[in-house]
Amino acid sequence: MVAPETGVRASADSLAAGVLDGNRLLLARTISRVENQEADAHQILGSLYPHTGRAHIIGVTGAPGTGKSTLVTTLAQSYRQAGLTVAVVAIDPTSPFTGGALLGDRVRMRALAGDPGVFVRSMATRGSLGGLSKTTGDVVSVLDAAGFERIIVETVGVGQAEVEIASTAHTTLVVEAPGLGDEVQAIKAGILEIADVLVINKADRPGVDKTLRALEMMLEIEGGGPRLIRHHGQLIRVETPLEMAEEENRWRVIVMKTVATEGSGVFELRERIEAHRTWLLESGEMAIREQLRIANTLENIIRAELNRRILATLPSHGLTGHVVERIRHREDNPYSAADELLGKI
Ligand SMILES: Nc1nc2c(ncn2[C@@H]2O[C@H](COP(=O)(O)OP(=O)(O)OP(=O)(O)O)[C@@H](O)[C@H]2O)c(=O)[nH]1
Ligand SMILES: [Mg+2]
Repeated sequence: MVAPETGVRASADSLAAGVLDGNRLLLARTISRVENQEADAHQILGSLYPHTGRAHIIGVTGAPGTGKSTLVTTLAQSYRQAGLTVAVVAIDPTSPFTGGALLGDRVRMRALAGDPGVFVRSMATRGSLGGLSKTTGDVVSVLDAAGFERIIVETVGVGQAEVEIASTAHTTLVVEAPGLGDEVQAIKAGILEIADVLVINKADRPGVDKTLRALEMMLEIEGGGPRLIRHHGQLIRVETPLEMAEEENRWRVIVMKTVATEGSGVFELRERIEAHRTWLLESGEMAIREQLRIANTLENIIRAELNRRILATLPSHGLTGHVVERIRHREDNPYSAADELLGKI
């Protein structure tokens, strides 16, 4: 979604300065420019980068309709009561255009409107999951540089890309709800491994104890062993200094119950997130996660840049069109044609 730009186009420098200055209009424009991957996006991001690294990034993921947006709104309000500034990034996988659920999120998050200590942004995925995690990371960096102390990223945990986004957070919440079928949703989607905190929202609904037991059983099976995270589609073991430490020094994933619509359990959830943050910092795990995040960022940038460069050097559409026609007539095949096109670079 492009914010209407009025007047002269702001320069990269003035946008970056505006972001650092707390100018909300320029912040919104900067995010649009980054989101649309415009030519000067990297210049802006580069000059903002020295000001990043202060925010605590909270990923919120879970099956559709578990109440993530409602919970994020209530959690943000709770952070405001604690005197911290909050930015929310809601990623909408369903809407390739600016409508539908995106508007729903807007309405839900209206409770946060008018507070200068809160910034809410919705992003459409535009069907390009490949670039999504880079763009999301970039938007989070802009918000970090803008000085927001907590950044909450909501994604629907159904696909690999969404899981990957959540796993680049410092603290990841996986949200479940009772009565969404017999199986616990997270198990099906394979996102339990990335949880630092498990939340059963809609705890006012029947079946909450059943869900609680199922999750606690899963956690027992996992046995609080070494933490696994998803990295490029593979589960990798995070080597931590804590592996040699005593059992009680490990982070324990616990299941918490919330009723987001009423706000109950949200204060405790906030405390748990903050406890996780403290643990990350004191255990040395924060540095490890930061390393992973940075490595991920680097790789994403390189991938996107390679993509862009290669596509730019490919023959013009007309020629590609000719190749496509040849393939359609079975005079060529896509495999050797791709080889040949790449060979021209
Ligand atoms: N009973 C009950 N309803 C809730 C609770 N939290 C959210 N809801 C309702 O559940 C519905 C879905 O909430 P959302 O916050 O949009 O859920 P979501 O997980 O963000 O949904 P998607 O983004 O579409 O995946 C809304 O009608 C909410 O009002 C809760 O704690 N209890
Ligand atoms: Mg939502």
